[in-house]
Amino acid sequence: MMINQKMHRQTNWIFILYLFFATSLIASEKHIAIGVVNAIDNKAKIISISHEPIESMGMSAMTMDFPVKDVAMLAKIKIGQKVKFVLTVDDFGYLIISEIQ
Ligand SMILES: [Cu+2]
Repeated sequence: MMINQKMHRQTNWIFILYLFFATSLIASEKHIAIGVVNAIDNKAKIISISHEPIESMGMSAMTMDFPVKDVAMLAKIKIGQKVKFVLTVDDFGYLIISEIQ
């Protein structure tokens, strides 16, 4: 009985470790993209971009809204501007812009 419990606990540990590494792998995923800014919503921390195809994601050209990591990143961005940006998957699995220039 005791041995059985011990093994069970060990299995849980391995599973937790596995989850941790799997999550950090997904979180470190990055995609570089280029597009033109259509709209900026500072309050909602969202930027609308008509982006070129993003090969690394298998995504074709389209217009879409992206949440940004930090609203301060949008301070120098203007509507109509061509931007290069980095897409990252955040801790919750959402696609966000982590860098923009
Ligand atoms: Cu898209």
